[in-house]
Order: sequence, then structure tokens, then C-alpha cells
Amino acid sequence: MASVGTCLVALILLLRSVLAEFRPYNYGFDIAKHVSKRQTSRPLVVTGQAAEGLLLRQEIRELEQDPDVWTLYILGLSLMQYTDQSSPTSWYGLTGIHGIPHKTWGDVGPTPGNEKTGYCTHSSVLFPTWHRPYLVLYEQVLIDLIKRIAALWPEGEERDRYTAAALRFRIPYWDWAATPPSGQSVLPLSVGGSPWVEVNGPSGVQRISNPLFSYSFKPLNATAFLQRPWNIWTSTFRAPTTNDERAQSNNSLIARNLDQAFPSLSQRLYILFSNYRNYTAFSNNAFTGANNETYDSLEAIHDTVHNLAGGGGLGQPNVQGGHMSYIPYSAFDPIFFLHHTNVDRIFAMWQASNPQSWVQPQPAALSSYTTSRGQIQDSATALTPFFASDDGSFWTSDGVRDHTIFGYTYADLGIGPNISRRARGNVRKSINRLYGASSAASLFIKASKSPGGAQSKSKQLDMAELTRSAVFTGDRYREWIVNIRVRKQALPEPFSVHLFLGDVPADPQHWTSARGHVGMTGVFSSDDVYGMSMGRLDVSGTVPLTSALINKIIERELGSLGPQDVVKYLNAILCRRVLGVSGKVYEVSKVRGLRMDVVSSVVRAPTSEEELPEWGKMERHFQLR
Ligand SMILES: *[C@@H]1O[C@H](CO)[C@@H](O)[C@H](O)[C@H]1NC(C)=O
Ligand SMILES: *[C@@H]1O[C@H](CO)[C@@H](O)[C@H](O)[C@H]1NC(C)=O
Ligand SMILES: *[C@@H]1O[C@H](CO)[C@@H](O)[C@H](O)[C@H]1NC(C)=O
Ligand SMILES: *[C@@H]1O[C@H](CO)[C@@H](O)[C@H](O)[C@H]1NC(C)=O
Ligand SMILES: *[C@@H]1O[C@H](CO)[C@@H](O)[C@H](O)[C@H]1NC(C)=O
Ligand SMILES: [Cu+2]
Repeated sequence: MASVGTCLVALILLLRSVLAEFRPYNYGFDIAKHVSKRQTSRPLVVTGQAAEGLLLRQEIRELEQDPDVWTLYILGLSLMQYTDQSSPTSWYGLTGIHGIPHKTWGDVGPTPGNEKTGYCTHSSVLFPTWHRPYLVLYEQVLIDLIKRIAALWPEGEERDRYTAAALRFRIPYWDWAATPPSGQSVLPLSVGGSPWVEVNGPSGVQRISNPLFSYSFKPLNATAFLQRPWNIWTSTFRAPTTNDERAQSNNSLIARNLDQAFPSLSQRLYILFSNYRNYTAFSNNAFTGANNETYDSLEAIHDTVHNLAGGGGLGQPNVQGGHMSYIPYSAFDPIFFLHHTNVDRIFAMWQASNPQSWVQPQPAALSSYTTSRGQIQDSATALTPFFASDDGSFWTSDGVRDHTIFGYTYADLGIGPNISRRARGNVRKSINRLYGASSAASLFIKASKSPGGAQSKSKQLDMAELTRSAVFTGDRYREWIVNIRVRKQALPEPFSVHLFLGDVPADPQHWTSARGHVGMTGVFSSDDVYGMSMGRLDVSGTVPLTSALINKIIERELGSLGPQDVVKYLNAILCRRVLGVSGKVYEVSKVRGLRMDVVSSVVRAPTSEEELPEWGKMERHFQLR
């Protein structure tokens, strides 16, 4: 009897946790229905929260330190996900703006020929600016839900607390390039740790499905989801374990890969902030030929994170990537907005450092719902479907240039709308602190702060002393980069290019953990089924080599960062691989338009935290074959 009883208890517990995966918070009445009824069909104007003051969008781990705000965030997301899919402000309605289901939002119809794609703009000068009002719209809807939820607590001290907390909320960002707190992964536990979460609410503590872990379609519209497995997967996945209905997310795999990737992402950001002064080059990954000194971009770095967050082919053999790895499906995964809020933050930081450079007219490289390839896009192009006012006008890049008009900012900028010299100093400090660690520049800043002596106990300083003469000549050193350029649609699936110094394991599952893995860049392409006309577009990205080379100097495998040593060394040892997000390894010579060059530039190291490295002209050394 006892064992039957134990089994029963175990069964009930199991059932409970399975059910919890598909359970919203129970308010005691059908709140989701209530919410969708109140949402009217007139165009929703993107206003932001300026009327309520300027607040910080915080890093997700920081937001979690404010338990009341965090509770409301989880409840708000959950409610949005359980709001009827036909509502334009439901999770499905908002995330569906980006790609699939290729549906008109807010009565903003398609231009002829572009019915079979989404509104998002990629490989375009509008990439950073289009996503800005998109995030504001999502933030605004979420804040509205949060305020309503706070009002549902019975009158009293608790309700007052939550009502006050609702006024402190702005959407968080996820910094995938900063060193995570000690003992933690780059992937926050709140996002990848568990499919369910215990949360307080107006009816007490309940266990609900974790709205940051995945989104479950309610229900899945298999007609709108054009291909397998999208039309059988009823929720979003990261590094799915199978291609069929039994799929589950493997977040530990995502976490492992992000932990191995962040030093490279961090170097790329550091270079982006110090050497990219032209908005056109900074903003997007289209390779035009005019930008051949600057192969990287905010978008290319962002693509790499998409690739990794979906699984990127680095998981189980023959299993494809999850939603984040594919443009048309990526926005459904709750990590999408966390990622893009960080992209917006990097954009704002870059703007503060480069206040003069802005959107210049460029032909669109891809089609979107309201844009045809080749159409000229400029700073006054409508960012559809984001209404700026009741009269039906849309936001433009010029209109969203100053993000503070929407009532949010980021701590890295210092609070306040003024992009002043002080703000620029703050930004540079943040950049050095968060992303400078893996750069030779940081060794120089540290070394010049404490020249030798007692403090040089830190490992990094010792390394600095050891490698100083091999790396620096005065305050100059040489940065090494691999420039990568490829046809966006080179392969039938999104893919990534990986670089290694030395041996490459046969199984891609072991690539990122291989000793010689230097970095990767992701190409976020998509099939012609998704109507973006990627046909002839070339895109570019980079993999920085400098910190890997400095490690080789420390290991005494390499003499110096000088071209006479490095070129010979790289020629002998640098290997590349191309990996589809399905886990398929492609023969490099068969990847259309793939060209990779090793380049370098002499850089002047900064002497204080308020400066960034100054880059010289890019020199091309050799092409990888
Ligand atoms: C499902 O998707 C199809 C194709 O996009 C669409 O015509 C149909 O209205 C959708 N069904 C629902 C219930 O939204
Ligand atoms: C998830 O990925 C990890 C790391 O690659 C692997 O060890 C583990 O077996 C995977 N889990 C599942 C359920 O496939
Ligand atoms: C920025 O780059 C674009 C495209 O390469 C070019 O047309 C423009 O002149 C550049 N702007 C400046 C200020 O150099
Ligand atoms: C950029 O293009 C010019 C002209 O084709 C060439 O001379 C130069 O080496 C290129 N620079 C790089 C970094 O590839
Ligand atoms: C903004 O910056 C300008 C130029 O540095 C300065 O003159 C002005 O006083 C600043 N305004 C505020 C509100 O800080
Ligand atoms: Cu994206």
C-alpha cells in the first residue's frame, strides 16, 4: 500500500509540474478575455511613457533584484501571452509583426508584391531604428497590463506597494557580451532555468508557466506556419532536442555556447564602439563594397546572438535550430525582446559617442511587408506599422533618434536626455568596463594605472607585464581581425562561420568548447518562402583574433603581434568551418561568395577609462584558402 501511495504522490507531483507548463496565473476570473475586449481596433499609437518620466531600462539580473517589479514583469508577460491571439496587442499579435504570420497589423496593408513577408527590416539602414518603436510598443502594452494587474490586489498595503512598483517598470535588456556574475551563465536562470515559476499575485503565490522560458501558441495556426517543423511545434524552443512533436528546449546547451561566445562578442562590441564612426557601416550587415574597412556591424553581432540562442546547429546531430535562429519565427521566443532591448541599448550608446552620424539614404537590400528591394530608404522613411499619432502618420528614424522621448534610457548613458560630453565620457567608461576586458587596450589602461609593484598580483597584470613588449610598442599595438563576406542566401538554411587556431573536432557539438575555437559569426538568412528576396545580397561580419593571439604569446607559441610573426603563424594554423543551423557542416569551397581575409590595424591604446582605442588604417594581409 505504502508504495502505491508513494507512486500516486509522485504521479500527482509529475502531473502538476506538467500541467504547470501550460498554466497562466489564476486571478479568479477570465482576465485575458477582459483584456482583449478592452483593446479596441483603432490604430494603436506608439507613445512610450514620457508622460510618466524618464526611467532606466535595466539589465534583467538587476531588475530581478527588485522583487515587486519582477513579480509584475512575470505576471504581465504571462497575461500578454494568454491574451487572445487575434488581439493586436497579444503576444502573438505583437511578435507576429516581425515575420510570420505575414499578416496585416493595425490596418497597415502590404505594398503590392510584398504580401508574403513580415514588417521587420534587415540588412538595412533602418535595422536599428525600426526595432526601436517596436520595443516601445511592446513596453507600452506590457506597462498597461502591469498597471491593471497591480490594481487587482485587494485594497491595502500590498496593493499600494505593487501600484508603486508598476510605476518603476521599464523593459529589461539582456547583456550577452558582458562577463556574467561569478558562478552564473550568460544565459540568466530566469530565462533558461525552468519551464515554470512560482509567483506572487493578487490571489496569492501560484506556480505558472515561465513566460521567459517559452511561448506556447494558443493555438498554433498550422496554415500560417509555412513549413515543418514550425507547423507542428506548439511552443518555442531553444536548441530543440528533436525535429518532431517530442521536442524540448536544451537551455543548458544554449548557456554553454553563450558562455564560450561572449568574450568574442565582447571584443566585437569593443571594436564596433571604437572603430565604427559611420552610421551606414555601423547599422547593418549589407556588404556594399564602400564599407570594406568595416566588415562588422550591430546587425552582424546581433545575428550571431540569434544564431546561438536558437541552438545554431551546435546541438544534437541532425536537429535544426530553434525559433531564434530563423528571422521569420524569432520574435515568438521571449528572449527576442530581451536581446533586442540590448541591441537598442548598444545603438543608444553608439549614438551618444557618434552624435553627428545618422541615417543616410541607401537602397533597401531586402523586401519587407511595405518595402521593395531597391527602394531608397532614408531618415524620413516610415517605420511601419508604428503609428506616431492619431492622424495615421508613422514614426521615422528622425522621429526616434532621441530615445528619451519615449520615457526610457540606459544607465550607461547617465540619466538625462542630454547627449553631452559628460554622457560620452560615461558611455566610454561603460564600454571599457563591460567590454574592454578581453582587449589589449585594457591591459594598457591597467598597466598605466599601476606601473608594476605591489598591486601586480592580479593575473591579468602579470600577463600584461609578461606580454608587454611582445604586444606594445609605446602605446601602440596591432589588432588582428578576420573579415568575412558571404552571399546571405549561400545555403538553404541560416548558418555560421567558425574559426579555430589548430585542430577542429569532427563533431560540431564540441566546437565551441575546443581549445582552439576563436569565434564565430552568424548569418541570419531565410528561405525564399519568406518573401524577403535575399537573392543577391552579400553580407559581412568579423571574428577578432587579437585576444586569442595574446594568449598564444603567453603560451609562448607566438613571438609577437607583429605581422612578421602573426602572418606566418596564422597561415599555418588558422582553420575555418561553415555550419548550418541544422547541424550540417558544409564544404567551405561550396559556400557561395564566401571570402575571408586576415586584416590588421595599428591601434593607439587609451590611457584612461574615458577614452577608447584609436584605430589606424586597415591593412589586408592574406586571403584564407
Ligand atoms: C491562420 O492562418 C491563415 C493563413 O495566414 C489565415 O488565413 C487564417 O485566418 C488564420 N486563422 C486564424 C484562426 O487566425
Ligand atoms: C543538452 O546539451 C548538453 C550539452 O551539450 C548535453 O550534455 C545534454 O545531453 C543535452 N540534453 C538533452 C536532453 O539532450
Ligand atoms: C558613410 O558611409 C556611406 C556608405 O558607405 C557613405 O555614402 C557616406 O558618405 C559615409 N559618411 C561619411 C560621413 O563618411
Ligand atoms: C578595400 O578596397 C580597396 C579597393 O578595392 C582595396 O585597395 C583595399 O585593400 C580594401 N581594404 C580592405 C581592408 O580589404
Ligand atoms: C546639454 O549640453 C549642452 C552642451 O554641452 C549644455 O550647454 C547644456 O547646458 C546641457 N543641458 C542640460 C539640461 O544638461
Ligand atoms: Cu533580431
